[in-house]
Amino acid sequence: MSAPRPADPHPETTGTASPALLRDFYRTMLTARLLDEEAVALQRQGVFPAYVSLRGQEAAQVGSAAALDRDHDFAFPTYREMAVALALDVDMVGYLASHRALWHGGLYDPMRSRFAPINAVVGGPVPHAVGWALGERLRGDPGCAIAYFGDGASSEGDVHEAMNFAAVFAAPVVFFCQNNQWALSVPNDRQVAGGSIAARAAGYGMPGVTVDGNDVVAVHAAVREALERARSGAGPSVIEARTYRLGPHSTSDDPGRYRDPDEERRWRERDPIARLRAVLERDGHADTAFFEEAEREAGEQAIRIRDGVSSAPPPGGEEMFTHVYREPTEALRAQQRAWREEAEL
Ligand SMILES: Cc1ncc(C[n+]2csc(CCOP(=O)(O)OP(=O)(O)O)c2C)c(N)n1
Ligand SMILES: [Mg+2]
Repeated sequence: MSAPRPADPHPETTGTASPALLRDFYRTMLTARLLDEEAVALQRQGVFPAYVSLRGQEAAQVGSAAALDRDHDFAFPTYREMAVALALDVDMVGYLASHRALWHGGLYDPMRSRFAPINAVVGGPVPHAVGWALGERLRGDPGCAIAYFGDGASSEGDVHEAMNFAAVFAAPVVFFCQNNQWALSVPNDRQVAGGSIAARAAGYGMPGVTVDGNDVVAVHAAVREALERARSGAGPSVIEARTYRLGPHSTSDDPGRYRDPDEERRWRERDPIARLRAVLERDGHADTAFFEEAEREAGEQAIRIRDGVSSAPPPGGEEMFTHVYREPTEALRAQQRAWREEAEL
């Protein structure tokens, strides 16, 4: 496995970031890419029932996560935010354990990592983020929430209600849409009336911007600005990061049935990792030794996590009854007793 090299690197980036930050972005994005490949392989080997690849969205995810204040802010992910988890230093064996269906919502600690449980309900993380953000504001705490959602999710009622509510109460939230052009097999033009998710922000009286989602520097700058605004009490904003889902929707999907391979090829040429590499090389911020070392480290980390998740012991079956409700109901206790009796037979 090696880092992608583009036919046409599109090396321009908007905004500036320090060379050290650019190199950090590169390392994290590359690790996410290689770990993603390992995860797809684990599904093919039958270790994961299913997996949802983020290939192509590394810049949008790493750039947005890196803008968060890790002590105070909180990320509310969908099912496709593995690179956000990685950038926030989530325990990645615990994160991927959810794809092995070992436990509900992941075996990592959301409070420590400031990364909420994986949410497979389309649009679901968005009202959660608003509720959490409003709680911060009512307590007088400085945290901001970032709500991850897709172009498909943008047509869910939950997302509109959450945006309106957040704007009315000036909740410190960044609505971060990764417009990867597809909602499973449904393209943008069958999903997003008017063609712009950012433009919807105006209807809720908040700023909305579109950024090149394959430009990690542009994404980072846009999210940082939206977080500053939210933290200052000026309320929420919408960022639409235009990117592309390079792979299938999930390991169960075959995009060859519904999209043009030429479209995929055009986006592969704008690969965010290759593009960042071109910037680093152009500006003399990294040499061959750096890229070799980054690749070696990323590969080793991906393999360590892969081996960790494949050999993780399943938690005790009884844990399926915990955390369903804060206080378990009598019915749930009865089910737990019945399960224990059967398991002990
Ligand atoms: C409420 C709800 N409706 C439908 C689904 C089935 N579903 C899973 S993913 C998906 C498409 C989502 O597309 P998008 O929001 O663009 O996110 P992406 O998968 O592209 O990251 C759908 C319809 C679901 N999980 N939840
Ligand atoms: Mg999508």
